[in-house]
Amino acid sequence: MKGSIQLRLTALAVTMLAVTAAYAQDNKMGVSQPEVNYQAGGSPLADAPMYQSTNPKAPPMTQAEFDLARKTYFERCAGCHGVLRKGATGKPLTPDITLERGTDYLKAFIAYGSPAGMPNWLTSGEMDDKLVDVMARYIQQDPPVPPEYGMAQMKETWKVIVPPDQRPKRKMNNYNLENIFSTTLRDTGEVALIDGDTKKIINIVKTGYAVHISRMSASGRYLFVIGRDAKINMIDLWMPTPDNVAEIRVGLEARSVDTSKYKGYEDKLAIAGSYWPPQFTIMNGDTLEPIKIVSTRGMVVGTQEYHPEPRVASIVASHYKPEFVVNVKETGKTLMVDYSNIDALKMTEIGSAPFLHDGGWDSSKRYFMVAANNSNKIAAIDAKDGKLAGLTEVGKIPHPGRGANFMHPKYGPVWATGHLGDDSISLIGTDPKKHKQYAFKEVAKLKGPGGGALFIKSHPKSRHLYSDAPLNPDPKVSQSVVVFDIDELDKGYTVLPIAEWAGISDDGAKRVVQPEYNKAGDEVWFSVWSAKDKQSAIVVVDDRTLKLKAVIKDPRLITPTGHFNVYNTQHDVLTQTEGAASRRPAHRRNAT
Ligand code: DHE
Repeated sequence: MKGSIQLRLTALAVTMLAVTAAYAQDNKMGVSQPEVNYQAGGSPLADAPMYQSTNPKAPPMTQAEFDLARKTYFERCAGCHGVLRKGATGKPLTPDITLERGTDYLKAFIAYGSPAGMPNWLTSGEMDDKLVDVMARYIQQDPPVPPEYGMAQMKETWKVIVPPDQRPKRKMNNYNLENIFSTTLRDTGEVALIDGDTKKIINIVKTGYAVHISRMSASGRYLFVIGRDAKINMIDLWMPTPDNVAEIRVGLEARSVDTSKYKGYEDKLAIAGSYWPPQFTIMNGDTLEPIKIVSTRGMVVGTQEYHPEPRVASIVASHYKPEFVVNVKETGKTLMVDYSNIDALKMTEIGSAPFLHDGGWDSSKRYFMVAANNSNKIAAIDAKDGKLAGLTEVGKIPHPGRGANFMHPKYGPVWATGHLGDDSISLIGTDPKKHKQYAFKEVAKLKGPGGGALFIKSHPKSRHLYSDAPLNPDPKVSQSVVVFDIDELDKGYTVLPIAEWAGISDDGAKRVVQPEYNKAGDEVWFSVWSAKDKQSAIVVVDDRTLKLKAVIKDPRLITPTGHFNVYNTQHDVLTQTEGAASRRPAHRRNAT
């Protein structure tokens, strides 16, 4: 008995060594724990019907085992390994590789993880022996393919709830629309519209599942939100109580939506990018009627290899031309989509580096700064000349949200990003005219509290730079934010204990997510994000004094994550202008 245990342990140790060695060889990048947590958000494809081919070489599975494994794969694994298992942040898991490795190797790999970032699903208690075995056999089968999703499917889900001619002709409420916040209630499939002046909830609007972002139409009247399940809701802020006026599902999984902002095209068009199928859809801006679908399948920048599922990540509307800036993750390409003639659609393709993810404008709104998070780089896309202005090496796994701009005393205008994979905040010069030597170079690194940072923010009327770190494994860090004084960056940061200020007594995760200024730029809002069955809250900080100003608690505020101020989102207010120094808080002006 003792001997057989010894034998099993030795066999396991040998397998683990083989796993580690093979992994080290295959995966040059390595993945940090915060990134694994970040990617493992769950895909709505878990419930999608899929085509399945059979592979006679793969180990047998019952239908029930296959269904369980497929569901588990899309809930836990697809974010890193890809829908078709071609590899993304995680390794490729196609049968040509997995069949060669064999069931025992794969079981050890799934059970115990790897130093390169694969979670230890068995020893962490998230999977049992049986599920590990099922998963090891599943990834040797041909990957099931989710269905395509075209015009016919979109039209079936498209609903105009209030047609444009039956909508209000003028604003029918007394809300200060520009200071409304749209807050994602992630796990209830809703957004909360909160009055920024009174801090009262105006309405809880039903949306798709786990809304990812909110974006405003150019006029500031319509709010667009997109769920993880690719459902878009269009909310009319002019109604007596703002609510849905149109909806559509543009795919099976998605993250991004925006609307046309160029002069003459305000509110005319909307666009959404999907993860599955890999495509973007242009829609009518006041009804969401789908007009044009464009696939993003194609070749990867550099290697020029075909990628079957390049997901659409961030999308923004250009202020320079009638163009949408569409960032495609796996191919590392930005598509400048000219929407002036949709029947003869012109696109300029700008290659930079994989995987393009999130980003925001520089202070001139000419350069879109987008994180290539698998390459540890920031690409600066020149929206005026339609070319790559720079590709800057930064820290490990940059994650800016929309980033933050401010005027640096030495380097001129800079744009900042935090990182998921290390504790640095990179500052990149963005002015090729007056500060040419610093343009699109990493000019400085600030030290933040640790990795796991997601969002960073500043405002033209503030002299502060805020950074969260909700995915940091240390609760002290994930439950607070740090703030830098832009005029004294070398003094380091001040910690604001946001979750503590929320005064929540239960034991929720209380992760503090996403700084967002109010319209005036004198308050900063944070979500305190706990699980669905725990209390969450929104904490408002006075930007001048860095003291607690208000806590918004309500039983309806379940799992708040991102929040978007109407005015700041409408105008892409993320910039710090030269004049802002004179608007510094009085106590700071006197001090220098
Ligand atoms: Fe996000 C922005 C994708 C996980 C909250 N997120 C984005 C964007 C993309 C993206 C492509 C840029 C949209 C744009 O600007 O057009 N996010 C993904 C993922 O693929 C990922 C890694 C895993 C997943 O399964 O979704 C992921 N994101 C998260 C989270 O875990 C967060 C914290 C909570 C949640 O809702 O899932 C989260 N992402 C956000 C927020 C933004 C965002 C709040 C908007 C930031 C902004 O300031 O605009």
